[in-house]
Order: sequence, then C-alpha cells, then structure tokens
Amino acid sequence: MPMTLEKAVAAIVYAFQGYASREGDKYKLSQGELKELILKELPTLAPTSLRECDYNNLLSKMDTNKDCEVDFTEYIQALGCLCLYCHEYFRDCSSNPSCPE
Ligand SMILES: [Ca+2]
Ligand SMILES: [Ca+2]
Repeated sequence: MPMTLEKAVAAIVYAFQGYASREGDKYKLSQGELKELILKELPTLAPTSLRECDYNNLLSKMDTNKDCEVDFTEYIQALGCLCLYCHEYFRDCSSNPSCPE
C-alpha cells in the first residue's frame, strides 16, 4: 500500500494526464481543460465564482512560455505556489491539538 505522499504525487500526475489528453495536444492543458481540472480537482481551494476572464487570466499567469497552453512544468510550478501558500497559511497552526486534561 503506497504512502499518502506517494498517492498525492500520483494524483498530481494522473490529474494532469487525464485532463490534458481530452482535446488537442495531450501533453498540454488548454484553457477549457484547465477550467475542468480546477472545477473538479480543486473544488474547495478555487473560488466558486470564477468567470471566464478569470480562467483566461489564470492561464496567462501559468503560461510562462506564452504558447497559450499549460504544459506539465507550468502546472507543477503553479501547484508548487499553491503548496507554498498552504504552507504559509497553516504554518502557525498546531498539527497536534493539545490534550484536554
Ligand atoms: Ca490538451
Ligand atoms: Ca505554456
């Protein structure tokens, strides 16, 4: 049975492959594929009221080589930023709640 972190790495890779292969280049996320991935795979973290122009802005921020699609490297860089944000957000939260005695 794989460890939790191994499952997380596999989920990151499989999510990209699953959505990127839906249309056009199977190794890159189009704006539509990116939108589906965000809506279905990040339902809690993504704001619920994103508009089409918000997805357009997000794609242009993630698309560092400006080919109008998100490749695996760009996807991983964005997820890294998301992890950093989560780490900062939860940094001072105790992971071991105090024992009531
Ligand atoms: Ca694609
Ligand atoms: Ca790109």
